[in-house]
Amino acid sequence: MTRERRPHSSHWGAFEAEVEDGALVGLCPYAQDPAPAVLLQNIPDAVRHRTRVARPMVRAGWLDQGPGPSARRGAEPFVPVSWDTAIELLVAELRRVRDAHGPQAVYGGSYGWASAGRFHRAQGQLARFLNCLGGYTRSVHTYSTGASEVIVPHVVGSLSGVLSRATAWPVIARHTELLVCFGGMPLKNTAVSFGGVSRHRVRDHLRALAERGAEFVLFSPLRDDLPDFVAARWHPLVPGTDVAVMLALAHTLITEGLHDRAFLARYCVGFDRFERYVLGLDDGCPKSPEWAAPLTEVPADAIRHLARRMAERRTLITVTWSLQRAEHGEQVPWMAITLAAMLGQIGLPGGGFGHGYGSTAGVGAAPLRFGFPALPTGTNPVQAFIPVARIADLLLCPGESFDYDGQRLTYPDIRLVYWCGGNPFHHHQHLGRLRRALARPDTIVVHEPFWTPMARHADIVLPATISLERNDIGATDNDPCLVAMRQALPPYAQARNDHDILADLAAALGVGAAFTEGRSEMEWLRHLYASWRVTAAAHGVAVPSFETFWEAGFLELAHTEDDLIAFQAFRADPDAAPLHTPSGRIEIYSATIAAFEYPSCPGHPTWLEPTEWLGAPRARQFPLQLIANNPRTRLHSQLDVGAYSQASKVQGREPLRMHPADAASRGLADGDVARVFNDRGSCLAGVVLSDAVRRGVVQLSTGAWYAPADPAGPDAMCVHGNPNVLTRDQGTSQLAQGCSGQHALVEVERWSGPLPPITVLDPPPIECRDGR
Ligand code: PGD
Repeated sequence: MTRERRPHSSHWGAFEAEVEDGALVGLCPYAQDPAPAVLLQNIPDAVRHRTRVARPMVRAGWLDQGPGPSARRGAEPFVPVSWDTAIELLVAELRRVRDAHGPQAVYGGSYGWASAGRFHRAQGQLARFLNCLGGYTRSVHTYSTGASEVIVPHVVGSLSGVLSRATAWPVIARHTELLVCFGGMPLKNTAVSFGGVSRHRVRDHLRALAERGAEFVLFSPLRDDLPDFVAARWHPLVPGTDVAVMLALAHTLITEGLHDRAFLARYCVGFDRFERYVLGLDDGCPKSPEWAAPLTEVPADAIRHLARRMAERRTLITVTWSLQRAEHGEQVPWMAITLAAMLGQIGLPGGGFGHGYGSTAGVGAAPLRFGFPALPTGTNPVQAFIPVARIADLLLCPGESFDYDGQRLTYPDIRLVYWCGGNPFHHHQHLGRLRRALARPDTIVVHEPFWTPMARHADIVLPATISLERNDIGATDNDPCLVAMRQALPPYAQARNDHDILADLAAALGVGAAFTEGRSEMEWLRHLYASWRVTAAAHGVAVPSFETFWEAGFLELAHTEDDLIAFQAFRADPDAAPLHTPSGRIEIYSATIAAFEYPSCPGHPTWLEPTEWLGAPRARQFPLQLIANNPRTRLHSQLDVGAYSQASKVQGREPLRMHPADAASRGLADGDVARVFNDRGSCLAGVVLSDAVRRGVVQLSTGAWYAPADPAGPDAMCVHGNPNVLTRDQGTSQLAQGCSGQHALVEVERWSGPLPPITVLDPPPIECRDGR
């Protein structure tokens, strides 16, 4: 028996897999990581879990009746077929759709995080394959930062300038005196970043700041959105009212003459119009602390006092990504930037604003001076696209038009949906509506390692390997380590790499050479590494040969920008380093956006009442505000079957945190199972009492695999606790059309019926037929 360690990486960090005779026997976090993610504990049980997809499968109805719309998706058994049959069926269907309806009838937007690794990234592989075939309808933006991806470039020229080039943590740790954190900086999120980090450092940075005596102010309905050790002043505001608090802070700055007029004049445009709005000169409604207090439940005196302190100290205003994942989410980063501009500290060490410190490990991690290799995806000649969170509208409303960032777009008629590396039953809202939408196309194809709800709603399911079953290169731009992700395990059952599946399809469709360029997996890795080595050399950095890197496992690079100060060059000379906005300045008022005339996104930051908040008329019927945030025990829905995720469940259901007083008034006790419901759907969840949750709020994280009590009923109760049965499928605004899934109004009641089994932790019904 030989025990061996294989270097590897995941979205939640670098590690070494301990393998013995082809089996995973242990995991060792990367030795340099000061705070390895506990999420690693989900891996061992999951790798050979019974929910792995063992063979290619075809939905019985699709196999018998052929392609066509079907409300039976998710409710029918699957028939195992050989790889040859699966490829043959899929080649014929791809040909039929392309010839009869054109390439734009294929939706390949295929959103999702898939796995770490630069080459095997599932969406990149799929995009390359579909581009070889003539293109596809794509998606733009992400579920993470959909609103910000559109609004922030209008205001400061680019979002990557804010996220990838945020002021580095060491600068904040040295200089910031006051951190005003809207949404906090939840440590649970800093376990994760797209591509994975080799060192989880946010906890230590926050500790250093607290030890230096920096002051923290937290605006959030959840107290633990900042760790206890920073001793933050907690303002448990009404969810969704952050913009109202910020406007009232702005009002105090203006009325007390504390705003930096020189900065606003030199570096910004449009402050005069915004000032009229804040003072209520046109609408007769000054956005004063007294105006904000009843909306936000933050006392007027506290707002006024904070505004004065912000003007006195080196202040960093931070907003989490979750705050823009809500109706009118665009207003939050826009208003935060405006407030920071009023303080005049943008471009100074430790001052200004940040967006996503605490949303991922990557923000504030010092970037490398040059990027990493990635698989080229080719060119997509099809023009049609959707903002990613409009997937259900796309399928339900072909031919209808909609607003997006100053354009009027039309939904194409989609016949085939191809998904690799994502789980819309995790990431999308109003799952009953999504199920109706997924009944519309002729064919749904999914590559998945696991029987996720999306795989269960497909017609053709192709078993994909997990990253431990293949070779890859792990890296992310804000991290100094390149990881040789060496295959540690043989593929599970008949699982294959996405690349190999697509290479077979490409060959059968006559584009094999274009797709593979004649390279094997290892040849691709060598090729990508070689091209990156050239880039590194151009930056004066010598990196070892591929063989040396591959053998060593971890390649440490010292070339990071630990001293990065966001917007420093712009501050030094806004004429020499203008922003990529129409004015070259920070656009507090955007003439471009104003010209769109969108009621849901006017020309400057504005308080707009959301539909789903405690002040809405709906709250009389559904009086609790659900926070459907990202989970603590897994990444999204990934490895929900893993030990760490499963250990957090209550009677097998996803935990629902609520204030003891809200529970008591409903006759609920810790450990009970409750039904969470509104007029869109319902789910079962396990009650966890906590005074870290403000009254009137319940928190149910995303990621429990959707498990309908009745697989044939689109609106069936989810017995496992997926909050997206309750959330609203509505874009953030006409501007960005981003995901607004963070909030929903709900009611909660005791579940006293028999507990339904959670069938989603087993494979779906499988019907073996001979000769396939
Ligand atoms: P994951 O669970 O990561 O969720 O949504 P996303 O779809 O990314 O799904 C990834 C899937 O890829 C998993 O099923 C995994 O098994 C599969 N997979 C992993 N590796 C591979 C591979 O190599 N090949 C193939 N073929 N498959 C693979 C995340 C999205 O959800 C995001 S980013 C955010 S921030 C949103 N957050 C919220 C929220 O805050 N609130 C609500 N209500 N909803 C949200 N949805 C969003």
